Amino acid sequence: MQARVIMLVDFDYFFAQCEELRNPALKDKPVVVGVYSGRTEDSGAVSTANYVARKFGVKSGIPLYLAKRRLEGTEAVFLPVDYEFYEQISDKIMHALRGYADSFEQVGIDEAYLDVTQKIQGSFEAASDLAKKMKNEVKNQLGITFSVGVGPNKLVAKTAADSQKPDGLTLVKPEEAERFLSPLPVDRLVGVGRKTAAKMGELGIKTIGDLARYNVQRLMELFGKNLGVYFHNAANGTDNEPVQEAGEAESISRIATLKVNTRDLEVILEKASQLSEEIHRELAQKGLSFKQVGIIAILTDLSSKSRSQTAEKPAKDLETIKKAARELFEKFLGESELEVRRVGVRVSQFSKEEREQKKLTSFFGN
Ligand code: DCP
Ligand code: CA
Ligand code: CA
Repeated sequence: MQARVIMLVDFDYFFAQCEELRNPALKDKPVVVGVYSGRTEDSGAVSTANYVARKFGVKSGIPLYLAKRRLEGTEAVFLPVDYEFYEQISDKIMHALRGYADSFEQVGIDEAYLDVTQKIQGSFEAASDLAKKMKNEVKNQLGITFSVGVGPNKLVAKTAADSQKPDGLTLVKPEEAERFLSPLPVDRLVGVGRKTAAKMGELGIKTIGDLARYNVQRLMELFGKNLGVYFHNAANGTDNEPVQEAGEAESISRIATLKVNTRDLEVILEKASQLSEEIHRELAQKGLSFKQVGIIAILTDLSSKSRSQTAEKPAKDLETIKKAARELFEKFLGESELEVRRVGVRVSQFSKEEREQKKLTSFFGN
């Protein structure tokens, strides 16, 4: 079997970088994006911070009041999380990256694995060029930087990506994997959390190399058979997990709250159109056609109603979604008396088309 070439792409300080993208004046200032719990003005936690803020010791997970204190006297900007905006940007980047891979697996909002073995015919030199090309395209066209790790499997690729941020590119060839992993602290291994690391520390296991050399039988006794074997293999740089497209969704839906409760069809349809557009974007990206369109209405008594219609033939265009939503809402309002509080649109019964490998240029040309 040909050796695999796997990449892990991880977007840099992602939520904060998205904020810089829409407001470039932020770039030189400390930027903190946080979830405000709302109890007091400063209660809540930091989601992420840009690298300017990180110099002051501000990072994901710390309380906002602490971040404020550490950034006192600076021009720091604090912003609430705008998940929808970050997701839109993430979708565009993911779409662009997908075209570079033989197989593609998105992991969360800011990471993806790419198996590029065929694309670059197994050559690590070519992988480096490909990674640079990806970085340039996404930076130039979408304005976002990310870090890439390249390795013989997912585990090494991920660890490599983590080792150089931001805007990093780290290559670890198969024959270098052991030497690369060995000196790293054991908690850098995927799956070794704080508690496990502490337990390993007591056993004298400080580095990944220590773990690699530790008796596997003993590891199985200490951590259970599965985990013990995993730790042993992982520490030795062995990982056979394939890069796999996440299981395709059964349906795609969007739901939103109206500004005011209403029975006005046009107001409802305006929101439904926005939702349809978002759904359509996702469909196009995934190369899916649908047969069923549904609507969801959550009424003032908080009851949830849904209606749907199914077509004979699959469709993939925006107009079909909008038209069906219009008909369904029209009919629904005729049957119900309460005002509508939230509206949703859903498409389902997918069939997948031949997804032509769209070139990056054609995508960015939109
Ligand atoms: N995130 C969060 N709360 C956390 C950790 C992360 O809300 N405790 C969010 C905000 C991040 C995003 O997830 O932008 C991605 O997480 P990463 O761990 O990849 O961190 P960043 O992308 O922010 O920074 P880095 O440059 O280190 O990758
Ligand atoms: Ca990440
Ligand atoms: Ca990241």
